[in-house]
Amino acid sequence: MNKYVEEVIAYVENKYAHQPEFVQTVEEVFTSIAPVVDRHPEYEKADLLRRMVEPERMFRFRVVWTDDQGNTRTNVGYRCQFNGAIGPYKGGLRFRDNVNESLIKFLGFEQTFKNSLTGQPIGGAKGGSDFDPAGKSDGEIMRFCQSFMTALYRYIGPDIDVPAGDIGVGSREIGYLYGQYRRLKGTFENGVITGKGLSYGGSLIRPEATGYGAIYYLQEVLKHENDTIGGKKIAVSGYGNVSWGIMKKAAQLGAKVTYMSGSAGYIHDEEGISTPEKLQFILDLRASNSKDLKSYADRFGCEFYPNQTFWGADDVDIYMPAATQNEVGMEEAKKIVASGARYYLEVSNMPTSNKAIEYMKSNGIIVAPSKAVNAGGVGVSALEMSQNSERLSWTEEEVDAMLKRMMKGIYAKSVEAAKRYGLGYDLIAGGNIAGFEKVAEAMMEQGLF
Ligand code: 2IT
Repeated sequence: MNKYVEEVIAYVENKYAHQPEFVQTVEEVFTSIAPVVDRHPEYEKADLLRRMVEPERMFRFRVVWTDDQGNTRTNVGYRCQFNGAIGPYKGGLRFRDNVNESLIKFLGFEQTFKNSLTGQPIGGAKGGSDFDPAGKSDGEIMRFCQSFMTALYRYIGPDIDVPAGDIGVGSREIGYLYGQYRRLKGTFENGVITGKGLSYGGSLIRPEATGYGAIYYLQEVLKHENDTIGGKKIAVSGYGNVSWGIMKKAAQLGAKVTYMSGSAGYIHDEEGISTPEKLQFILDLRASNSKDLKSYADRFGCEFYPNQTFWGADDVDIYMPAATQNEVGMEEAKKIVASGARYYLEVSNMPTSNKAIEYMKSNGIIVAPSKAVNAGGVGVSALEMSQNSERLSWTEEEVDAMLKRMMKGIYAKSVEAAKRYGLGYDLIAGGNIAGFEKVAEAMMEQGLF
């Protein structure tokens, strides 16, 4: 491998050993882009890679709120403005008890290359808090969001940094966050945040965009194999907004999601989670903050398997991990390979260990990386920003067509980049290279900082 790339990876492994998720993503991306650095010796002179692994700015702040019993509660908030070379910082906010600096940094790093891949002018960012909305009342969530935004509002803006949702942050939280921003600033700058409700500048198709985009990308992968989506059985981990979008689009196209999992087990629904009634049930389950997937099995007469995972089930064509990071390690990868499934498309950010990816690839599974597959979400967020800045709204058909074009573009760019570097059909290397190239070029042209 390229000497300079090796040197920077070793530097990150050593300096950030206490941030394992961040180290993992740097290893994955920089291993892929080593051939690009071979062709561009000027990158080493500009120390481009060591600059790329340091966020332009990252801060943490105190968030204090009052719970329903009148107790004072204290959480930590974060925002990492990782890279602004190609546009205003852009990326979601995650509210979950396991949020820490390593998670936010890895997500911000990934976001930088993902956002570049969309072709939209957006830089990379991520933020969040160790606050967990599960089990909290509406009032508690509102007070937390107001306090969070009070700490953050001076550092964001429609041309500065544009947050959005992620795990634990949906339209309800976005509403409270934007309301507090407007109250503090005294301006209607709704381009400051995306994933908004339709009544105050949200975009049609944004709630569905990540899941729909993943399926559009999948269709490109299938086309390459002279295969089609009709009749395919899909296993999806997670049952959040992203999984819901996948189920909905898969059903429209004649495929079905037959497995779905939560943290306490999984369900197997042979008929597919396809009817409007079932899809609505998923939404309601989500909104109720319930982690009880068994209720789905009871309601629709299928099986719930407590405390088990479905990796390796032998009646699955396509695996789509869509819950969170590090879902699939070597043990799961071995089961997936043994099951005979052909396709593994990452949807959540970094769901797979680097070793597991290598193992699946070398055993003939077609693996696609999350930063390409899930990019439709942030891509449509960028379309929401465009609509806000022009004070107009596009129709569902218009946004959906743009999303589809974006996903086809991401797929094509990835295939082309891997081919250009003699790497064959490699969606992971290609996605990393294509995302990296634009950010690298913009940084090189903007001088040293
Ligand atoms: O991981 C992601 O791309 C997101 N959570 C969406 C970010 C966004 O700005 O819409």
